[in-house]
Amino acid sequence: MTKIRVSAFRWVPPFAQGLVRDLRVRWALEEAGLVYEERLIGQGDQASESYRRLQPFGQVPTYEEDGLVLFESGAIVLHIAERSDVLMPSDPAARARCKAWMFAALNTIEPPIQNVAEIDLFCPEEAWAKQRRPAAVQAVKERLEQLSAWLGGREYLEDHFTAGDLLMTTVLRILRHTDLVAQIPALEAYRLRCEARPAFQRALAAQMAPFAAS
Ligand SMILES: N[C@@H](CCC(=O)N[C@@H](CS)C(=O)NCC(=O)O)C(=O)O
Repeated sequence: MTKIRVSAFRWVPPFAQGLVRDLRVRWALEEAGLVYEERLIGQGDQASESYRRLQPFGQVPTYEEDGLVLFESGAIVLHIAERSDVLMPSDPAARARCKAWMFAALNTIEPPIQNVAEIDLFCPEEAWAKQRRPAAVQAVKERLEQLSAWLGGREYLEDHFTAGDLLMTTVLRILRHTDLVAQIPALEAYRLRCEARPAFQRALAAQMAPFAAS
């Protein structure tokens, strides 16, 4: 039987707990019904030669399966989704749409959100950050409004839940220290709908477990 192993941090500070990007991979594996084990690492391991062979930048997550080593959470989720009807429909056009949403989550929505998170979590008191924040928040608001307009009355980005919704939800979660998502009720309801999935709940619990133990 194939053995899948996903790297994750043994411990991170509370502001990052529940946000670390192995969550995306754990969630995808749970949705796909694939069993995995963890490769828990500490900060000291990130720069080791052996870990850099798995992840050139020393980040989590990594994914190992039968000699295949992958890095980048989006690429890993795509790899898992391609073999799961839950995460990616079988119709070729619908698969292409699903991939478009995966890229949109990581390439259009995540960068402005990450900007705000980095200002708020890492340098809130810096003068440059105070100057930069209003425009950074405005950029996020515009994207969130556009995303909400697309959703309209629908439950998911396309007809059914896909890996696009999975990635989008993990991206929206990065704003949890703000009320930017909650200010848009349809978007907040979408996030909560996706997070209510049992697979998400299992993935989150699995990420949190080592933190409690450390
Ligand atoms: N684009 C990468 C980003 C991975 C990433 O930023 N991982 C963070 C944890 S969420 C990390 O390992 N940070 C430590 C570092 O960059 O040194 C992915 O999606 O896998």
